[in-house]
Amino acid sequence: MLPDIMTAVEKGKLKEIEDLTKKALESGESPESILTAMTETMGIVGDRFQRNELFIPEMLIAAMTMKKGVGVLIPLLVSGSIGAKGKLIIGTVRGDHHDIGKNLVALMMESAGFEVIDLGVDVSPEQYVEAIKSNPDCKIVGLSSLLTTTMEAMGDTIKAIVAAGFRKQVKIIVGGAPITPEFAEKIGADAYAPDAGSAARKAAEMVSAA
Ligand code: B1M
Repeated sequence: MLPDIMTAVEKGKLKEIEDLTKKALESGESPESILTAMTETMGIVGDRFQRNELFIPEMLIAAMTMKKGVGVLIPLLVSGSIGAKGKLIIGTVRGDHHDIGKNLVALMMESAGFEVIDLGVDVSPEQYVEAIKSNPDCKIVGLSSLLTTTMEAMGDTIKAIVAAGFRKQVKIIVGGAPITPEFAEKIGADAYAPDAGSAARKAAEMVSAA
């Protein structure tokens, strides 16, 4: 079943992905293993794009297919009491439109008990600052970036949060394919997480330690 799902995502089979995902669940695959298979496929799609074997429209349709499949998994992935750990603001930074990974992080954060305010994609430093201002009880801010060219916008966002006087109020967690722990430290983030599950664990730890 998983190979069928991987092929459907890679080839952008929008009409088939929901049925295939349901069938995989019925056959006993866990939601986590299906999600991992979909995520690995997006890596393959990215590699093929880099080798000029496929182009932006194909990459986009693969992403749309994964999103549709994830839609089937969402009710099974979210658990726990949403909001018990407090508010968390998340977004993909300025100039960056990738949102599948950020959405998964948001989902896992909800599962871990946070009330998530998702600012979407291409979020400017000013928009983050405004969101913190409007949510004075927000404890964590999450920044996602998938492009090397938008990593700088992460640093700019942290600088804007410092300049607005909110740095002590919020813990900042960063992640995304090009981000490393060293980069996170360099720009003054409190934490780095390589994937959605560890992002939720780190955010929960930071809140309990505060
Ligand atoms: Co784009 N893209 N893309 N893309 N895209 C990449 C990122 C790329 C690596 C592909 C490649 O060349 N191999 C490459 C970046 C190269 C680089 O910067 N060095 C690239 C490029 C170049 C581009 C464009 C510039 C292409 C162009 O126009 N010439 C363009 C940029 C547009 C823009 O943003 N301004 C572009 C556009 C697109 C699409 C719109 C077609 C589409 C995005 C659709 C969407 O998101 N709605 C797309 C896609 C799908 C990809 C790849 C193939 C897949 C990304 C993805 O969804 N992965 C990607 C290749 C790749 O990643 N290998 C690629 C699955 C997802 C579950 O994983 O997002 O990594 P990921 O999220 C993970 C972790 O990173 C982490 O947890 C997540 C879940 O476990 N994580 C966090 C993410 N955020 C976090 C935040 C945290 C903690 C962890 O704390 C807050």
